[in-house]
Amino acid sequence: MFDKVLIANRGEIALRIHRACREMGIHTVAVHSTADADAMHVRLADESVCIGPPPAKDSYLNIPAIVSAAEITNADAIHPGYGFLSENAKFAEIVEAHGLVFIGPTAEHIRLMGDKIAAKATVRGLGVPCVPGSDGPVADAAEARRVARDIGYPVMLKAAAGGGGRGIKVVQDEAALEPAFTLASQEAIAAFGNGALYLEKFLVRPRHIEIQVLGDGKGTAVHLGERDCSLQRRHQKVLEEAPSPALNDAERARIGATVAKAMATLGYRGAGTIEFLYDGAFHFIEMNTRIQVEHPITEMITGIDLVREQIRIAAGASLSFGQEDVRFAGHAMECRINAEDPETFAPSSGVVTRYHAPGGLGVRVDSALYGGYRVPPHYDSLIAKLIVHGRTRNECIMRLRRALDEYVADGIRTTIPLHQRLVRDPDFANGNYDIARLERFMERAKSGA
Ligand code: MV4
Repeated sequence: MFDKVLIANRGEIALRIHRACREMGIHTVAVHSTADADAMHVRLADESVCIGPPPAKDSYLNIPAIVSAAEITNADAIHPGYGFLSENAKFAEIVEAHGLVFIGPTAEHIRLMGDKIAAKATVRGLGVPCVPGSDGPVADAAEARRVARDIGYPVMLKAAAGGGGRGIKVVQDEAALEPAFTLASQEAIAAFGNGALYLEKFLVRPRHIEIQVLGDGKGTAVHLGERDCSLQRRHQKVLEEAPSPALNDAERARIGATVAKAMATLGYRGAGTIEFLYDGAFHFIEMNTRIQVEHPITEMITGIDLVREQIRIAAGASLSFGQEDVRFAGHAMECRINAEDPETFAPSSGVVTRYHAPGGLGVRVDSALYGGYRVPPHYDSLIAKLIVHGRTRNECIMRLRRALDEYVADGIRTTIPLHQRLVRDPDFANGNYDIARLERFMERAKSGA
């Protein structure tokens, strides 16, 4: 096992990784920008290295500075967390070229899944159900027109190098196709340096359901069930739950087995998430090759420490359990609490003057906040994740309402009030929602209806 791990991230996920390391007897190295000298992840780590000025491109994305920090501290491995360099195949290669272990998948698998066309073709070939579409790039508007006629409108144009809501366009009819194609390919070249596009049937108001997997890189993979992440605003998840209120045990076992088998065949190593749109059937859209923000809800219903498993796998161990050992118990939800105005979503930075996190049975708070902490303006606005577990979905909701009402974070604006309203919405309480639900909920709140 590793003696020392460098954590190439900040905020709550840096803390999350530190905690897993500590419980495994592994020393930790924090890296930080000058804006994060007082951050909790720096305070808790055994050692810390300043890697640059506040802008992420000069610090948390600064590959030479991070690799140098690992070398001077004699770290064995680097955990990238989520965001920043976590899905950068070049970074994974450079880390390994320096004799360090990248805690994550192979650079080849990161690159494969980063190309959304190659990803879809690969998993489709492994028996994973996909959205009907072009099954490859569409070379020009004429080819797009032929495919669209075949599958029927509305369709969606997507950039091969996009993902997570970037580089996508809905096309309602044939008249709109050619201008959309031209614009989408120009935008994809400008944004990603790769203009390749593919085409899919546009699914109207599906749910977003994703499957967590772990592979050992030696041909064994398991699934840890699903997360329902349909409640999003502008492609940012707001509240996630596991299991999905839309699935039964048989459907879960079926899609889980399909995905685990595909990942085993690929020889996938580490934690991964297979994203689907669900409208009564599953349709693959993308795969994420990192630990995700919402991983704790899976941990709460399975009792499996996903970050610990990532580290064990990276150190060359086999999975510590098999599929038959994975038991789902109860229900979990996560509220993402952002330092933002709950009405306008404008970022809110400044000093947290008073801080009190909720507690009690079934309540977990993953956050790097503390009283007196200054939230810097340079980074993502996620400041805390409130994660709640209950034996039933209803118990989980009642506990979540209670925990949200206990939360105090004064001095900055937070999205806690938005969550307090959302968890009292009747459609949410009934599990009756899809990817369009949250934006309608907020429109109604704005108009006072
Ligand atoms: C879609 C879709 C409908 N049909 N693909 C947006 C993010 C990216 N991961 C995929 N996205 C979508 N792809 C087809 N063929 C609708 C969306 C989508 C969406 C997906 C999940 C959660 C929220 C969303 C909000 C708007 C659009």
